[in-house]
Amino acid sequence: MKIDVISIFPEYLSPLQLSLLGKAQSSGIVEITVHDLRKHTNDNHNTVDDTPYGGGAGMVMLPEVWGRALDPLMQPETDLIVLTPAGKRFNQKMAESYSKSSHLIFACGRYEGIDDRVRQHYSTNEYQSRDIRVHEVSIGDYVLGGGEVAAMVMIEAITRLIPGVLGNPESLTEESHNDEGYLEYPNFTKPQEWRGIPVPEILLSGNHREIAKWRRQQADKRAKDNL
Ligand code: 6GU
Repeated sequence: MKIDVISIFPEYLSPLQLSLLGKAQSSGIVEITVHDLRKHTNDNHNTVDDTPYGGGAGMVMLPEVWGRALDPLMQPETDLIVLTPAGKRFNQKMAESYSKSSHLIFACGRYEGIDDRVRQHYSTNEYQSRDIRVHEVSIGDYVLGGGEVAAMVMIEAITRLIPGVLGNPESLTEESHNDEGYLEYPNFTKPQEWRGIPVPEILLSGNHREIAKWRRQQADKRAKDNL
């Protein structure tokens, strides 16, 4: 999978080189390139934004600059992900779907956003017929200063689903058998008693049917408590 990230703070994305993702890149499973949006400006001040038409607070990112950054990155199959708090809420199903894409572009805007014509332009039939799809995505109901951290959250969730990226593929198999896509029961390891708190007896029983039943109950209880 090829991943391009465009940002005015490219250094902000340096954690992508660490840990499992760093290894996935060395082994060639994933290739991540971070691009500096300001390289695509053409004025002395490297301007990337301007005041909104119609008035109001904040600044809006310039469509020409984004167009120049995006055009050369388009491939025969590209999912362009525009990060915005107004987008569709990211979830595990979306992570699974994006993990099957050959090319992702993450467009990190500041929170006031990118001129909407960028989304409109790359959503036209011309691009759709070239298998270029635009998605506006948010990672949750709160406002961040920019899309960079949201892009890192999505890249971590997506890439760990690519075969060969995760150290322990068994946890993926177990996740996919869980219909919510993730594990919600409480976990315990050694020692058998810690600060007076014992590990639940059932987990020491060796009765796998009863253990599975107990874990389902615990997960249901947690899911209810989190509502
Ligand atoms: Cl994708 N961007 C910003 N700026 N804030 C967010 C977000 C994205 N998702 C949740 N909050």
